[in-house]
Amino acid sequence: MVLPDSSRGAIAIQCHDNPDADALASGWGLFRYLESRGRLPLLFYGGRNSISKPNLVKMVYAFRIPVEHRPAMERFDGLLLNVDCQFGAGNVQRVEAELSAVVDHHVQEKALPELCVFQPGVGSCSVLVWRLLADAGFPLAKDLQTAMLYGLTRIRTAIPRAGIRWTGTCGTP
Ligand SMILES: [Mn+2]
Repeated sequence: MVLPDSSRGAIAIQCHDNPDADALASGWGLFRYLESRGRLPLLFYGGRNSISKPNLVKMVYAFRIPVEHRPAMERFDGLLLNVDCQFGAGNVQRVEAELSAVVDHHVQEKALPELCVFQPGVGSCSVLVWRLLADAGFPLAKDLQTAMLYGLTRIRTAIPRAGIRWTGTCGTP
């Protein structure tokens, strides 16, 4: 499991700038899991723009996703978990952190940290997070199921190709 259950420091989950439904659902899934483990992570995104697309505003409001816009954040004292993006990539605000982790499904842009789940052949990050949470034995509440389904259906290529091998660790399939 990429999530360091045992680490005691602060945890932040960062979605890419201009987050889409997949990034929000993925971040919220990890947030809920960590919350269930007694943690209270910060869920945020950077960049100039706050969420404004009506469907995303509604998604955040309807599910009460506790995501914050932190356009001025430059560093985080703790573990920074980049979700649906890669640390240092062009679509995500650079936030320096003590420790970095990545959960992503995009083509590799940057060197990946040791803590990562990276499956570029999978069509959506929600699928990766769903699998991570399933592997961790975390039951998905209905609202989270709905948000994650919405997240993955907003992506055209979301249906995983047949034959994708799930490794649960850093590496390409
Ligand atoms: Mn995305």
